[in-house]
Amino acid sequence: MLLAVSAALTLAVSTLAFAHDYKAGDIAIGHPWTRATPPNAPVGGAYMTLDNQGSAEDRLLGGSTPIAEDVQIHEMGMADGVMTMRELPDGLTVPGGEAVELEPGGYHIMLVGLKEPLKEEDRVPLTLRFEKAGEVEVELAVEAMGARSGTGDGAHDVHQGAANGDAGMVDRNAMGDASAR
Ligand SMILES: [Cu+2]
Repeated sequence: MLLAVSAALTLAVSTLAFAHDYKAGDIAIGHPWTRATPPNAPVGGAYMTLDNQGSAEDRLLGGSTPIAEDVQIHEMGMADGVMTMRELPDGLTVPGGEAVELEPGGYHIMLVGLKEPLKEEDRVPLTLRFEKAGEVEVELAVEAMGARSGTGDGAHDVHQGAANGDAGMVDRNAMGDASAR
């Protein structure tokens, strides 16, 4: 009985540990996360939910982090049957009263020029800059290589991730994963 209670407690604590949220003005930032990278990976992706709880449109303009040279906002999509990734030079619009999901295979923040590999279970700082809400520093929870979501349930889905066409990032992750074994 005592064992069951402590197991439940541990589960509750670890659930809390990955459900982290931030607020910048009217923008609620839900569970920012990223993926572990193999050594010398040039880029990493950052994902989160941006929930605009105000009525006015806002815009994610960019950001900065001590762990990478540059922070870019990207969109991934299909063009002529090929998965492509492009930078959104004007940032990402978050309409009033709506939530925008940044996730693998869709909108994401690209950490360009990683200065060191991202290690699973680390937290890395990222400052986000919004047009109206201003700047806010969040911590990215580093999930396993190839994770599909920030909840940790995709920890071993490297191949599924690659199959979903998350471009070179997952391919590099998968390669690094294999050579690390
Ligand atoms: Cu990208």
